[in-house]
Amino acid sequence: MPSLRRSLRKPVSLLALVLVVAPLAACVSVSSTLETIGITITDPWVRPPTGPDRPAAAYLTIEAIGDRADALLAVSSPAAARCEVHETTMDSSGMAGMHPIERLEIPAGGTVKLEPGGYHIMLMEAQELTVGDTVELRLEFDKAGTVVVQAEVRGG
Ligand SMILES: [Cu+2]
Repeated sequence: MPSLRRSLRKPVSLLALVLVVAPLAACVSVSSTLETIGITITDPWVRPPTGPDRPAAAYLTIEAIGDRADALLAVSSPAAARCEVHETTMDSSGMAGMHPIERLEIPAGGTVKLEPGGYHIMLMEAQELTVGDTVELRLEFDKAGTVVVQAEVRGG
């Protein structure tokens, strides 16, 4: 009864095919997701507050790999009530100040450094931070979506 045998064999071979293909498909989708994210964060670190009721600050380097520009829109952290992206400015008398910005543009193929005296992330009402601790930062990008990094608390 060749026809019966064929109908029995077919579902089995189809299942085997699915089992072989499924892990491959998963791999492909992961690597293509990484490619389309196009954002790399390096050297994230947090400076503890300089005094009571003062915010902590976070610094890191953002790189937009490839030919797609992006923008940092918002930051949040379980270690702080809220976070703001700030720009450091200098007034005409040479006094340094800072103000929140809504978008931090990352040019395609470019690198933007958040560092003391420049762009930075303020952690408002941060929990107590000890040097050596790790703080999770959730960075929300216009194109790449949410990128989560672990930032080390450093002295200074
Ligand atoms: Cu600030």
